Amino acid sequence: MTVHERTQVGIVGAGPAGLLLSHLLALGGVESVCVENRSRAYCETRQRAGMLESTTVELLRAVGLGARLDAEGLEHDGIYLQFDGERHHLNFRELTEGRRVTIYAQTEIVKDIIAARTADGAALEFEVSDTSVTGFDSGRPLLAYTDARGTRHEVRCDAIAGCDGFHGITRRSIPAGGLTMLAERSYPYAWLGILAAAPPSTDQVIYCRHENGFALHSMRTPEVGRLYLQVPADEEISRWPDERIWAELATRFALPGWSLTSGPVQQKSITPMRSFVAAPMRCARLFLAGDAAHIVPPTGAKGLNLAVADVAALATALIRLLRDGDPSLADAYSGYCLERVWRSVHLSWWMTSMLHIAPGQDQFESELQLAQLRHLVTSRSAAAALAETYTGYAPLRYDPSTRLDAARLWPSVA
Ligand code: RFL
Ligand code: PHB
Repeated sequence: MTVHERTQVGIVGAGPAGLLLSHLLALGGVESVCVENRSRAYCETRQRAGMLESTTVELLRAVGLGARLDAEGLEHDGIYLQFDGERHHLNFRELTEGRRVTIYAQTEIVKDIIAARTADGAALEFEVSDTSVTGFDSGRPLLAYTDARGTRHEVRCDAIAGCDGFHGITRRSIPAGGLTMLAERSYPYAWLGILAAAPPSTDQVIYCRHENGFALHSMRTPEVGRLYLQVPADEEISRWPDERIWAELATRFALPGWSLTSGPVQQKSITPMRSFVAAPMRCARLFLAGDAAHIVPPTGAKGLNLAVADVAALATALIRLLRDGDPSLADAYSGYCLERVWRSVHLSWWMTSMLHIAPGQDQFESELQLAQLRHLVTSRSAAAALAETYTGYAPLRYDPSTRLDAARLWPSVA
């Protein structure tokens, strides 16, 4: 049996991009259907990002998603950079005139938005299969999927949003020639990440360059640590029993008078490192957002923040297009987002290259890394440049109520 339905925006993927888009569209009076092939529990527990830019936090607050974030998020004034046996603090708050970053896990953002959408009676379907998007290039976009009970749905839409991550189907549904740029770089190492019932041994996140490789000490709550180790690109997780992970973390972070508190490892996984950008982020009535359009290595903590920035712009553009009949923001969407995307691709590539040890790295490359790190911790202007991009640059302009044109709303693309 096939059910025929109708909505304004068909959204594929209930990660942070798809969920936030459906919330922002609803605030602007635009209806959507959001479909996700995983279960709600899986989406709410998938361990990923944790570091939010100030601009992301401000947007979440402004759209009614800030209550738990404000109560439970951990605000940090900056980060530590560790190299050559020394740990240095970069105070972003001072360097940017007040901007801070916040640790609040992606799992919690996802839970908060699912709770808000569900309370609103939103059309949000988990555990769907055989999702397809067609007709977006001929003006008759159709989102089709099979729900968890086996019923096939065909949803006629005005626009489709591809928020289905790097491995999703929407980007691959764009006909040959529709994407004019596919720029990609993979890195010769990966991150082994753990979530541990161990109180963080630091008050702010530590990025550490060590001869054995990069290490990152982050956290989720005052009781739960989130830590990462650089490992070879093709590493097997079975080679890393918990004792080996803690021993290697203690070696890389070692400092006189400081010690790392260990505890039971609750979850561990290995993540490949890649930069990828597909452009334009639009093909006729199909709009890509978040990881579906671009991927960055996690070193700059940009992926989730970019997904939020994309959908703030996309929601504004779609509300204007579908509610007011004005296509100008939809036309400017890709160019506007790509400027921020490439700036984040650069920051993530730069921090990755400066802090990781590549296989076969020679002394020349090592000295260049150390020269950049020393520059960052001794020059206010060098540190301020990192702080400005890390904490989030231009404010996110989600603006469903006003009639500002692209030139006023997004001056950089006009
Ligand atoms: P997601 O989160 O991948 O969500 C896409 C959703 O689409 C679903 N899907 C489909 N649904 C229906 N039909 C299909 N055919 C589908 N195919 C796929 C998927 O199941 C999924 O639920 O993409 P989105 O929403 O664009 O969000 C992007 C972020 O998840 C990602 O960029 C961040 O997690 C990256 N990231 C970080 N970003 C930050 O801003 N700050 C950080 O501190 C940070 N740390 C990280 C990270 C990513 C990491 N990993 C594991 C990649 C740390 C790590 C280790
Ligand atoms: C995290 O808390 O998971 C995290 C923090 C900073 C990063 C990447 C991940 O650069």
